[in-house]
Amino acid sequence: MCRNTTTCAKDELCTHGYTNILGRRLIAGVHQECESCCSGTALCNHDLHCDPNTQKTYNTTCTFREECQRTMYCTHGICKCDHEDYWSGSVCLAKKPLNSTCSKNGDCKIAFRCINNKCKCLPTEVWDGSQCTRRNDNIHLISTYGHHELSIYMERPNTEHKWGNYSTFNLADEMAKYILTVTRYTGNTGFDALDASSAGNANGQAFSTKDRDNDRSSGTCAVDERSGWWFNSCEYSNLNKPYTGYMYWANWASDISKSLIMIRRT
Ligand SMILES: [Ca+2]
Repeated sequence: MCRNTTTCAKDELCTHGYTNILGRRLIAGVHQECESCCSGTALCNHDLHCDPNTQKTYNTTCTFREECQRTMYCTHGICKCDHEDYWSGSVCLAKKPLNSTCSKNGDCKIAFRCINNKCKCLPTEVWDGSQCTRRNDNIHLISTYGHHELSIYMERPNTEHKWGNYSTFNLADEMAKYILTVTRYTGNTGFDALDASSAGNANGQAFSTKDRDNDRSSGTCAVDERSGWWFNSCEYSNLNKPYTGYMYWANWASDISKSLIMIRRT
């Protein structure tokens, strides 16, 4: 904000003298008049529309965006911030990234909650670099409460689809690095990719991520395959690959575009 007795930049917000008439500088310089979009008593809003009323504050009813103070929008009849922003108390600011200080959930980017005044994932989730994803703990807790079986549905872009079923499914806890246990494959994939008893076998393997190399390869399978999985050295199956890379089930398809991994208590 500058006044017309000081040097003002072009397009800078200014007042006309020491009144509350707002405008923008047409040109830079000293003693330049503000652009006169209003009469002597009205206020200019941020689009330089003239309105006899003071622009409205946060959470005030509105009809048009121009009625709301700068940085806000008129959303469902209320002056609000854009969904990518939060209200700081005076202006709308961009929602905060991971580990920023916050006072409420709405201060943080969509993926996060405000926990102990920090923008974080829920305790049952981990940040994978682009989103909060559920920890394997939940799957461990479910799978160890009684006996569970596993059913996997997979589909290729041409809609060809197959099933792989296992009569036992269990996931160990974090201390045991979420070791996968499956037994007795049935299905129509033509190959038991989870329990193939060789180098790509997932059964009995710990879960690996890009920062936790628990595989049996000299390299880091999770980095090479851009996903977390029960890697051996490295894989006969992978239903966690990025969508653009497609998912994989050995001896059947490496272009699986859809999968459902389901467990149920038996
Ligand atoms: Ca390794």
